[in-house]
Amino acid sequence: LDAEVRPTRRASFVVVANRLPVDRVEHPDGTTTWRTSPGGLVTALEPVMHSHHGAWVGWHGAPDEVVEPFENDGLELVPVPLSEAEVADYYEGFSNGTLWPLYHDVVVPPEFRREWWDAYVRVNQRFADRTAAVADEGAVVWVQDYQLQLVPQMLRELRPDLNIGFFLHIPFPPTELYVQLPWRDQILRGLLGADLVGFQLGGGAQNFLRLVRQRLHLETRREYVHDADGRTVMARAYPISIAAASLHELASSDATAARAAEIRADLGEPKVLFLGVDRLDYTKGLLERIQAFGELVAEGRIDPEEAALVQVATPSRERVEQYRNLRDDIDRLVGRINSEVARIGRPPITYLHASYPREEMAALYRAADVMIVTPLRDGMNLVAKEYVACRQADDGALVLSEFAGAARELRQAYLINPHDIDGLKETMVEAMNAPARIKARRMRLLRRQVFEHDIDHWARAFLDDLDRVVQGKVEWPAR
Ligand code: GDG
Repeated sequence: LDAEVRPTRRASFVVVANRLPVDRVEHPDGTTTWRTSPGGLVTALEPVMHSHHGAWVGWHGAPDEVVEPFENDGLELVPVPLSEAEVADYYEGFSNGTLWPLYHDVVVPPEFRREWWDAYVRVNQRFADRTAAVADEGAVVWVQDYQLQLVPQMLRELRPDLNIGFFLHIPFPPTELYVQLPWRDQILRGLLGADLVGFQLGGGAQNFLRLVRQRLHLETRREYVHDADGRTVMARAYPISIAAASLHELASSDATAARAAEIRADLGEPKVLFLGVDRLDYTKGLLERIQAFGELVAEGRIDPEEAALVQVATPSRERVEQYRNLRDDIDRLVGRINSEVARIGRPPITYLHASYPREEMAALYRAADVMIVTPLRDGMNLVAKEYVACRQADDGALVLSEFAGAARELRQAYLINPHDIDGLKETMVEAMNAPARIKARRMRLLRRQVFEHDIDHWARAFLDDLDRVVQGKVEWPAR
């Protein structure tokens, strides 16, 4: 798996992420093609990718299989092979069994296993090697997320000529939690290999800078670090967003309008439609939200003849034990609430453990009166922004956890603490019953925020800063 690769060409802009932005399509005649998987990041970077002859380095999704680099839709794709054991140890193990819970406020206990760490180091090195092979002299390389935190340093050792950015999509935890990690210093050094380290929120950047001072004894001033070689590294917040205009356009189509109306009709024309959309993940506060809705129904404060909850829970990380357990817990809770209503007819909760096309998501967002987003901890949460972007007028209400990064920007949402079930219930009722004029005032401001700070704005802010840092335009600030 570590054999040298030969890209079809070199690129001056390279994205490195755990997954390639394509899925394989197998045809009946035995041939295979690749279809671009529509993620926000791919869409956002498309213009930059195409104008810079971009390349993308990432796993292609099939264990134990080596795929040669290939050109697809104008992009050079460089697959990184992973063995079955590496998927278990690097991806499901260290990334999702150690880092994910540790970085999300240890909402479940992280597991620290040395063989997982060893696989993480080995796989990060493989990503760095492949990136070094495809990046042109002086290229910009943008490394994404918690699975690849060692890549910046490994890459700098191989290719000091490169300009390296790193962006963390999940929270960077408080120092008291981070220091539990047996490999805490290695990861800090890994990140410092970048010229710019980006976080969702200022707090994450602050946590990182404090750790760099405390643990590595490096000098920091404001958002800058002087590394051991005298290089300046910048750490700053870039709240990620969505392609707001194009999602709005999809939501505005006649087809979406018709589908939204059909959804409401299928639900028996509820007066109030509550909606939740999440990956099935223990950070998302699914149990708290369903519990709150169930109690409101049981107490008669929500009439199931008049209100309905649709919860989409997209299957995720199904081979990790905590995810399987969570799925069982949700099944049980939803079953209990629906059965306790004890009447013939539609159940109050429509629970969908499935994944849907974008068009269907847009129709759901458009149909919903109250969007409920209740993570216990979330780097940003794009679902909250997507709901806002799909509004056709200043209507609807967003109930949003203060522990989602998005709460920093979406101040006009109905903010809640998901651990406080009573508070959550009160706010759900308030949002459901709020006068149109109040909802309009809030939604107008939310919409402005989301449309003015879209994904292009995010990518531009990051890449402009990276350029300034590497051009030396960023001065080491005076004391
Ligand atoms: C991580 C961070 C941060 C969901 N179900 C379906 C579907 N989705 C789409 C949503 C949304 C995306 O998946 C989920 O994004 P989130 O931001 O809500 O959450 P994570 O997956 O945890 O993402 C997060 C993000 O990275 C970006 O930096 O905001 O904090 O945890 O776009 O619409 N899309 C389709 N069908 C589904 O069934 N098509």
